[in-house]
Amino acid sequence: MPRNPLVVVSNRLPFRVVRGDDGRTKRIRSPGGLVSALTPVLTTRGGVWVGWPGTAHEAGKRGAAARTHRHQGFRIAEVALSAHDIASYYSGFSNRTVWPLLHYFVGRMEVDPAWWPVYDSVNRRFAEKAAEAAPRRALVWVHDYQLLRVPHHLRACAPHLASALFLHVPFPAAEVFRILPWSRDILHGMLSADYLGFHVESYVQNFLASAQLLLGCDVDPARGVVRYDGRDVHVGAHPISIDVAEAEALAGGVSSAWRTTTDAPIEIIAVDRLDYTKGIVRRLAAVEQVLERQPATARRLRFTQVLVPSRERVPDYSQLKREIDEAVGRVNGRLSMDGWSPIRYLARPVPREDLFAMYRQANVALVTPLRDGMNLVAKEYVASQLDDDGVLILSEMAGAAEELQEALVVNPFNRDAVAGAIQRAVTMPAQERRARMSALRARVRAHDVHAWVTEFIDAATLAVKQARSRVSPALDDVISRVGPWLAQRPQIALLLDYDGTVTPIVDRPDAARLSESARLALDAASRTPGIDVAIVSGRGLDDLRQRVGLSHVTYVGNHGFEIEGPAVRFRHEAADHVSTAMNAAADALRELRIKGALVEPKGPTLAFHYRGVPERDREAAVHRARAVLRRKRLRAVQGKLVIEGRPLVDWHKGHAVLWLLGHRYGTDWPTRVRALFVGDDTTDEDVFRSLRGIGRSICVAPFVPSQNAPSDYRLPDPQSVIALVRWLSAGGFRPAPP
Ligand code: ADQ
Repeated sequence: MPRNPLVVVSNRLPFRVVRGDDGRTKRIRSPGGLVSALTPVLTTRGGVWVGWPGTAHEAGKRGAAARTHRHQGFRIAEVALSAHDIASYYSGFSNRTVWPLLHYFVGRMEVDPAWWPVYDSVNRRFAEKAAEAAPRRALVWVHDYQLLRVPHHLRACAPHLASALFLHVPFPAAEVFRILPWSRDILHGMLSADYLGFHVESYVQNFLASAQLLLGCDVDPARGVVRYDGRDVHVGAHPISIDVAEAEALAGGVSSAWRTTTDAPIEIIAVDRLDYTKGIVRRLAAVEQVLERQPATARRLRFTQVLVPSRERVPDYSQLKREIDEAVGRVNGRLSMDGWSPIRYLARPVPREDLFAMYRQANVALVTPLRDGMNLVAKEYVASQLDDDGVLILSEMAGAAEELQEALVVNPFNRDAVAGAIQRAVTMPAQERRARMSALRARVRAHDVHAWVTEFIDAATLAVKQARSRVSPALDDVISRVGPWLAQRPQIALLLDYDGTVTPIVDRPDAARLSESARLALDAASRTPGIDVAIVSGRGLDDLRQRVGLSHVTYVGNHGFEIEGPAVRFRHEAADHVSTAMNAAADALRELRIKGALVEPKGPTLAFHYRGVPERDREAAVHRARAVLRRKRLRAVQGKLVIEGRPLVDWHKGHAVLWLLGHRYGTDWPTRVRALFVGDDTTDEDVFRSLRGIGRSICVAPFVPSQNAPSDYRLPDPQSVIALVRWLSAGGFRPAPP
C-alpha cells in the first residue's frame, strides 16, 4: 500500500492543555489506546492531528487560539471553540441528541433546533482546518459521532482529498436512527466520505439499511457498498482493540498467585467512564442480589467499582453520579459488617499502573453496559490475565460481545441473569476458566490496536482507489434509479425549470439563451408519444415562450401565475389585481438607483436582480428592495441573487404544477402519470416539496446541496439535464420488448 500522509480529525487532540500551579500551561497526554496507536503512524507517515484542545477560547481571540504547532514529530492544528460552540455542538447536539439516540436511549434524546446549525458549522470549521493543514495526497481520517458532517464539508472545500470516517459508538437500527430529525443530513454527511468504518458487522448492516430507507440509495449488503451520488462508498467492520504489549507490561508488574488460594477474597472488578449507557446502577443491583441471596459467596466477595467522571457539564451525568453514590452507600450501609464492606468504590481517574494491577488481581470482570460501541475495558481485562485465568462477564449489548464469545455473555437488563453469571463465575472450575480465558486472550493478542490502525488505513486506501477510479457520472446514477420508476406508468410529465436547468446561469437574465442542441432535444421529447413537456419558470410568459419557441410545449410562467400550452390556458385571479401595484413597485425600485441592479417587470410579478451589484453592497441593496415591496404590499421571495415581487397570495410553482397535472390528467393523475421535475433555484424547492411522494424531482447543483434538499436526485449541470431529456425521448426507460 502506498504510504500517503495521514490527517487525523477528532473532537479532542491527543493531549489536554492544563494550567499548572505556577500558572503556566502544560500538555497532558490523553489516555486511551487510540492516541498510542495513532501517534507512531503519524510520526512515521507524517501528517497532522486536527482537534479541539479542550478549553473555551474567549471571543475575539480566535486567531490567537487556533494555532498550528508540532508535537512528537507531527503537526497539531487546533480548532478553537467558543463557550457557545461547546454548549451547542458538544454538550448539546453531540452528547444530548446524537449520543443517546445512537445508544438506543430514545427517551433521553433532546431535540433543540438551535443546536443543529452550530453542530454543522463547527463541523465545517473542522473540515476547513483539515483541508488547510492537509499535505497533498493525504488521507483524512475523521473520528466519531461529534464530526459526522465533516466529510460533507471536506468534499465541498477540498474535493481532491480522500477521506474516511470511523464511528466509535453503535450505529442503531434504521427505524431508531430515523427518529433523529436530522438523520438524512447526517447520512449525507457520512456518505461524502470515501470509506466508512464501524466496530462490528451488525452496525455496518444497520447503516446500509438506513442509507436505503432514508435516502433511497442502492446498497449491496454482501459487499458492504452504498451507491451514493454516483460513487461507490465502501463500508466495513473494524473492531477496535487495545495496546496489548502495553497492557501486558503493566499487568506483569504484579502477582496474582494468591487468587487461587481457598480462603482468599474473590475480587470482582468493574471499570467505567461515568455514563448511563454503562448500566452501573443495574449492575449494582445484581451484585446486591448475589450478596443477599448467596451468603456463602457473599462472605468472600469484594466488588470494586472504578468510575472515571465525564461530561460533567451535562445535567443527566451529575444526576447519574448521585444515583450511583446513593446505590453504593445503600448496599454498603445495609451489608457491611466487622470492618468489611462489600463494595469498594473509586470515583476518580486511576493511574494506568494501578488500573492494570487491579485487572490482574481480579477473579472476575463485570462488563455490563446497556449499550456500548465496543468496550475496551473487556479487552483490557482479558489482556491482563497473563496466566490465562479469570472470568469475563460481558453484556450482549456491547460490540465486544460479537468478538468475545467465550465470555459469559449476559443481557444486562436481566438482573437474575447477571446475578446468575456472577455466581457461576465465582464457582467455575479452573479448567473451564482457563479454556475460556486462553481463547479470549489469544483473540485479543492477535488483533491489537496497531493491527486495527493498519487494517483500517489499508481498507480505506483501497476503497479510495476503487471509488475514485470508478466514479460513474451522476447521470448514469439518476438514470438507473429513475428508469424503473418511470416505466411503471404509460405517461410521463416532464417539468423543467428554465434558467440554470436547461440553460447555464449567466450574468444578465436577457443573455440566457437556449442552445440549439437543447432546443432540438426538448422538441424531440415534446413530440414523443407518452411524454408531455412543460417549462416552469419565474420568467414572464411571453418571454419564456419566445426563448423556448416550441409549439408542443406547455409554458408555466411568472412562478405559476400564468400557464399556456396545448389545450390549457390559465391565469391566476390575483394576477389582474396586482398589476398597478406591480408597476408602481418596479418604478420605485428603479428610483433606488442601485448600481448594478436590474429591475424586470413581468406583469403579475417582478424581479429585482442584484447579481451585478458589488458584493459588499448586496446586503444593503436587498434590504432596500425588500422595504419597497413591503410598502407596496407585495410578497418578497428570495431566489438566486434575485428578489421576486409577487402578489400576496399563497401560490407558487409547486401549486401551479399540481394544478396543471390535475387539469390535464384528472385528480387521480399519480395512478397514470409519472411526474418528473428538474430545477435548480430556491424557488424550485416549492415544486420539490409539492411533488414529494407523488412525483420525483432532480436538483441541478455541482455538489450535493449542503442541507438536506427536498429533491430525490441530483444532476451537476444543464448539459446532463439535456442528456437526460434525450435519453427519455429515445425511450431508454421502456422495458425492452420480449
Ligand atoms: P468509552 O465509552 O470511553 O469509549 P471504553 O471503550 O470502555 O468506553 O473505554 C474506556 C477507557 O477508559 C478504557 O481504556 C478504560 O481503561 C479507561 N478508564 C475507565 N475508567 C477509568 C478510571 N477510573 N481511571 C482510568 N482509566 C479509566 C468509546 C465507546 C466504546 C469504544 C471506545 C473506543 O463508547 O464503546 O470501545 O470509544 O472505540
